Amino acid sequence: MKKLMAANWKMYKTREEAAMTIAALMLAVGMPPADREVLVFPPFTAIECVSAGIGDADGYAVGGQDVYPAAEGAFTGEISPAMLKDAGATWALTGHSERRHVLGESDELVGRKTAFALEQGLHVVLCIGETLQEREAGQLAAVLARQLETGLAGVPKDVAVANLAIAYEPVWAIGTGKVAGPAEILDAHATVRRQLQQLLATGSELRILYGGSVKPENTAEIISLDNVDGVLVGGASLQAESFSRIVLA
Ligand code: G2H
Repeated sequence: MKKLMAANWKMYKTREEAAMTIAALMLAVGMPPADREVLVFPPFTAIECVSAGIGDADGYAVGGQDVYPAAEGAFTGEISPAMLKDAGATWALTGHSERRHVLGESDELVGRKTAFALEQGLHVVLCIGETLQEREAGQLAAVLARQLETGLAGVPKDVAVANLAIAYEPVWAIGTGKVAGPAEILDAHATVRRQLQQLLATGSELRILYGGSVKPENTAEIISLDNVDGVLVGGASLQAESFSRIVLA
């Protein structure tokens, strides 16, 4: 599988800013290297213009930063898989730590979102990760196991490898400038791999991305580690100049 180089723009960028960034990124990267795939998660309002900017260029895709597990209905503020697809998205992010910790999403809701989005034909990046408190209490493996078991509860055991990726993002490394060290990343990704193998028939092959203060300077080392099949980048993905260096690292 290609390495998945994903940008999470969070709540940044108007449509105009998004259109300028995707154009600059594509100019800087050109066709992504054969072993890389570029994925951009803009805010919902900019999905359509990012999708238009990508056009039919190979190696680029766009996704929604969240998705609700219902086809339609009285769910104020939410967005359905069909709406994301209508705007040009082919991917959705579920369970990002900001959804879990700022907006109070449960493992169970994240699991319903993941299963429904896949069922409706979107590809999904499911995010998991421990807080500093959980890590210090020796609960890393238990937290990841709980988030994976519940997050993947409704996912077919033979889910296609191209359709699902897991992003391991230690909460203490997100937007803080603190990057998990190589040993910590290796250990957590090996744990995720073992747990995925227990949960899914395709668990040996699913891509596991690392996220949390990824920058151009640390990407090459991170993606060379065992069981690291890409990155999910927040702050350093907002500028085409730095994200292009990450994609090409
Ligand atoms: C983690 C990451 C992107 P950042 O949230 O998902 O953000 O790279 O800013 O730590």
